[in-house]
Amino acid sequence: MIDLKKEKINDDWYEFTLSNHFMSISFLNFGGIITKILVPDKYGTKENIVLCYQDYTHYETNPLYLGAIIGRVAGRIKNATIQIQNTEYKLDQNESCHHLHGGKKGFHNVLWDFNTFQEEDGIGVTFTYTSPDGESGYPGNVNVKVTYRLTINNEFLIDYEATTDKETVLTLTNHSYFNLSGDLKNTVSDHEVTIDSSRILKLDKDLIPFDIVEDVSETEFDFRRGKLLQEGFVSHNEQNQLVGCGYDHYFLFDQQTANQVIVANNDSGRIMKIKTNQPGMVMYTANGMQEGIRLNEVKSKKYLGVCFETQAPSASLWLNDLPSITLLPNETYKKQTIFSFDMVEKKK
Ligand code: G6D
Repeated sequence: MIDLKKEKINDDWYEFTLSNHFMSISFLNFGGIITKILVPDKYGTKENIVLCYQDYTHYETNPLYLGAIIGRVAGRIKNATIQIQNTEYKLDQNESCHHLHGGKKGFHNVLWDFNTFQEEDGIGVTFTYTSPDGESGYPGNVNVKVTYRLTINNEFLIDYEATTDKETVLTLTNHSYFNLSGDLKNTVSDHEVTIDSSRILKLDKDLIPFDIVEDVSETEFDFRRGKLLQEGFVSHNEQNQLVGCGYDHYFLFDQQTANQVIVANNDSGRIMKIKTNQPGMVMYTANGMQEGIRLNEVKSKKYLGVCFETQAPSASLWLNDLPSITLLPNETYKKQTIFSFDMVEKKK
């Protein structure tokens, strides 16, 4: 069984829900915002595992970037300035003097055109958007396509494609906050995360990467053998404390393994695996989450979710030896991230 439903939310917004026998995913054409992912726990109880607002009008501003497609460039750009072929471009300064997540006209708050589709073993929606030359200060007319697909094998695939008519910069991601406890009954402190990464980017006081940590061994950033997120919440490591006692760092993946990231929550029995052809990701543990915003199940608070923002690093604009985010007119940006869901143990 696989199914797609479309519900009108307001004059311009629709909410799509993709379902199979095991799980369902709901999202909007506005910002490509994922509003719910319902997955059963080890007893078979289906619960929501992503943060979403109870009042959808909050998505119009969405200071937390909940669930949204992020672009043109995910992450921070130092001093909101890029240099392309000896031309300097000033971008939106939407976080003090820096640029965050594509700026005020970022992809998280634009209306995407959509087409639904059904395949033999999957169903989904393709979103398209044309970002005009100069939007948020970026050069080039950029055509973007983002496809959300649910398969009969409980995989949620996000495919990103983009082309440009002028050299520009681009790195896209999705900014969902995951919480495998189900209906936000706990924080993510007890989530065990495994990341195939031995290198991270070190941040300054403005959360701008300024150096590469070449070996995270014996630190709170070594997730290669699995680690509870709690460890970073109580750590005395200067990098954990700098970001508000947690994680908000770019992890460079060591290789294209089967799954670069595995997240397990023993209480619920839920497991989420992430496989991507991106070179790394930002893991953000909602250290700076505003308290008291009405979400679907509870009010927002610190550590209520964790983001796995797969992307190439914007820091490649000012640091050497990092994967580039440049997009040339004769290239197609083609990236994929697969979130798959399973159980720690199947109840008889
Ligand atoms: C904070 O530093 C974090 C970002 O990584 C995150 O994307 C944002 O909150 C929502 O600024």
